[in-house]
Amino acid sequence: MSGCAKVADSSAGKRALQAGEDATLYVQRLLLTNQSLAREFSKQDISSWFKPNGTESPSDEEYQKFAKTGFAEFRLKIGGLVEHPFDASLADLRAMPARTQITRHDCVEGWSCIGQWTGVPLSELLQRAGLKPQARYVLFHCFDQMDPNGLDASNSNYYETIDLTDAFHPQTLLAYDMNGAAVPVAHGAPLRLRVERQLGYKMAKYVKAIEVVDNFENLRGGRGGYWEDLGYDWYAGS
Ligand SMILES: Nc1nc2c(c(=O)[nH]1)N[C@H]1C(S)=C(S)[C@@H](COP(=O)(O)O)O[C@H]1N2
Ligand SMILES: [Mo]
Repeated sequence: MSGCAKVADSSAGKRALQAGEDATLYVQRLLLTNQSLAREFSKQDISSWFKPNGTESPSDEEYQKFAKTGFAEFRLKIGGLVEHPFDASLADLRAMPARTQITRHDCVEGWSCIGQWTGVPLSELLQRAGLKPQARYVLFHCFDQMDPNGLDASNSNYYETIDLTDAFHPQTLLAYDMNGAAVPVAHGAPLRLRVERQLGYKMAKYVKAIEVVDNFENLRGGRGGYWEDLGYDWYAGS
């Protein structure tokens, strides 16, 4: 029996050869090359005050209920175009490999703050889930409702999308700690996205679910994010 046939025959080999896991590995190899890092700072550079912006406390009932018990009952959902959808509690996420980085947050409105973020790299979650070959974007669903009189009256929650290059970037995290303590509600508790090479509005706060999609043309305003639907650029990087 050839080496390849042996691998394909073993149950571990079969698992490794599943289309979705192959797709994830392929995407990772492709995307992890030539990824420049956003500048990282030192502890002394951390801003004494970090401006909260946009929603500072979601009024959503389910969110309020989770907040009362320190989000102990909260489960992040990971699904869409993946082989193995799963749910994860904050304890599950804290048990996964973590990354800490001190970065500068730039808001399109013209202010910047430096903060330290700790969280699970989004690549970890996507690897675990296994991308299907059609996967192209990662969509973040948030708890906070924005303008109920906006483009889609049935759903005005904040949302964002990023491509797989940013999704697998080593500094792209779902952060659960800010400056060494649990992310405060004003800054997106219990989980907020960090996509360090882009502007603040890409960094969805109050993330409740992650959905892998092949496009976002038919979603909401069709431009891939709450602010994008109102005219901001989808790619908010330099
Ligand atoms: N869910 C959600 N995410 C959001 C926003 C928001 O209103 N709701 N505002 C965005 C904007 S414009 C910025 S600058 C940052 C602000 O993050 P901060 O409150 O931690 O400063 O969050 C971004 N993510
Ligand atoms: Mo912003």
